[in-house]
Amino acid sequence: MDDRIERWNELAAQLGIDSIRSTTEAGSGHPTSSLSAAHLVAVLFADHLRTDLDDPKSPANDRFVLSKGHAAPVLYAALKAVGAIDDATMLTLRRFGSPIQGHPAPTPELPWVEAATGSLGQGPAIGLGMALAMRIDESPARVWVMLGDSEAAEGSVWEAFEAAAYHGVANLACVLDLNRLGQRGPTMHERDAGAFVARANAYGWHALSIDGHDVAAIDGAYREAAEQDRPTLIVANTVKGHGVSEVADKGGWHGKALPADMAERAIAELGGVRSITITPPKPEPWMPPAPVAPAGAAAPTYTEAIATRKAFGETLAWLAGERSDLVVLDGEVGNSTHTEDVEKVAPAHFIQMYIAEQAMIGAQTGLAALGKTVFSATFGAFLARAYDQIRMASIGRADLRLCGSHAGVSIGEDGPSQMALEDLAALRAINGSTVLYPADGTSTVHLVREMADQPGISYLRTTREATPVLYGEDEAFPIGGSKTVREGSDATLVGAGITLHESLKAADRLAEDGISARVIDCYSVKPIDAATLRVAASDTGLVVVVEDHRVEGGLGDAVRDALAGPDGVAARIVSLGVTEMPGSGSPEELRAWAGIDADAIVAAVRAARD
Ligand SMILES: Cc1ncc(C[n+]2csc(CCOP(=O)(O)OP(=O)(O)O)c2C)c(N)n1
Repeated sequence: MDDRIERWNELAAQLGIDSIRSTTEAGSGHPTSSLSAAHLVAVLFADHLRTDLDDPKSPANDRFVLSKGHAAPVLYAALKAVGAIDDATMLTLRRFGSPIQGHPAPTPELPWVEAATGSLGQGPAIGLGMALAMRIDESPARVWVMLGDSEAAEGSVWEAFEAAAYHGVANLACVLDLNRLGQRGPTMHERDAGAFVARANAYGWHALSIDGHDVAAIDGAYREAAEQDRPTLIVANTVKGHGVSEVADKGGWHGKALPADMAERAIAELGGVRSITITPPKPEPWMPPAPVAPAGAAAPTYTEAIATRKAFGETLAWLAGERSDLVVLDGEVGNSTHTEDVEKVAPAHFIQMYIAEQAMIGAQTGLAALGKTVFSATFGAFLARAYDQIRMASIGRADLRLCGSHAGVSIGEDGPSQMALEDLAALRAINGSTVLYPADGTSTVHLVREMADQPGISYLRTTREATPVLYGEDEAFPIGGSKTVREGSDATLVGAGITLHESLKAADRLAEDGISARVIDCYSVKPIDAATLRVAASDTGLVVVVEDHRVEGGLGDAVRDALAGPDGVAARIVSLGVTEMPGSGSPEELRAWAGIDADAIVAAVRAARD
């Protein structure tokens, strides 16, 4: 035991020293946040994180999520100690082009990092998703998440704690680095470890507090966590800047690299540069279950009017029989989004996350990191609750399939708190995202199938009310495409979802006046079918875009972007969308009020032609 204690302490000193070296070299970063966690990380990587170094993505590996992502230097130091990166690479911390970024982000060069962190409070939900993925596959692997104490003020931490206890994931442990200090000063609870133990217990976790610099105590706590039948919180009492007397437990040193002379003294105090290498324990030999053969059932087809939200649920229920990697998450609105259709026929593919959207998207990110094809759904408006998780997932190159139901004023009587009116803008703004908006049951089936294989963040916007079927089952709906549902030469009407149906009604009325309107179904809002839109704009000279969404950043702006630029087309563009604050009413009343119904479209075309 004495040998091991010395080895762990030596390794912890190295992790602290390397964190100082890399941050001082970079001229910025978080050495003091790394030093408080050095013993915790040393014992974990040396003896508890079961990892096959030759196969970083092995499903048998344990996973580590550094929720307090700003302590990235200590993670990179640990990756150096296990031989995953070399010293020179570690010293490129924060340099332009280096995979060793200021906060952890998965890159092809860094397969050991599987989720982006740094926006605090997100690690526990990501860890929960990983733990759920392991449980689905009956894997013996475990997940370890490291949290900061100031970070633990985030509500998303406690959403995840409650969900983890509810789902009974015994393979999840969080280590809370209780170093008393946050960014600008002391935390709310300072040294009160009991506050965190009590609240973890209240959520149904096993919890204990230890001296976070006592390696034997850390080892004991990690063993204890592995033996529980529930998730475990280890509250580790630590010192920010531990081992460096000039900064230890002092305010004013968060996120500051030590100047070269201080770094030299600090490294000497910690016992000098060393190059210990460690081999983490190997995971138990284990293979994931072979994929279940697809049922080979036919996808749903529609001839009668159906709400796209219902077609979404039915398509997922079918997909569950075809893909054993499918997982569907619900934010306790499954009877509205229709994910309940999956729960009914394929409960093993369904996870209820209750009204905790941040936990839902975080867990989705963790499930996706472990190879699951994951859809999550709630009202489009409520995805805004988890916008930061979606943003972070895009940094982490995660494949998230999102569905937002109850689009626009067309939801009617429930009023504006339930209406998704900013979702297209928000999801379009995500790097590399795909934004889809089907108008009928058939296109919904096709687009959900496309989404299942689409990398990155994809979003499907569905409609509450039933809409007539426009397309035959054999039509294709490639992402980036559109459908010209009516030919015409005097004006182009561009709609998507519910407004496509209003556009078709408007085209009928315009035809009575001798005005020939082309109608385009822009079911792929991003990427948008710029080529078709440009031809239509140049053929007709007038483009009226109509959307059940705020005018800012939605379909109208997407069409404008497509028509602008060096290959732009000169045409008159009119955007019809929601510009004021709606209230309650019937869908028809509200569309008329917003100026996005057939009457408004007809009036807009006439006015533009006068
Ligand atoms: C959501 C969010 N808010 C604010 C920040 C800025 N920030 C970075 S580190 C930090 C303090 C974190 O303190 P703590 O969790 O105690 O970690 P420590 O560095 O003390 O280990 C803050 C406020 C952030 N990264 N994310």
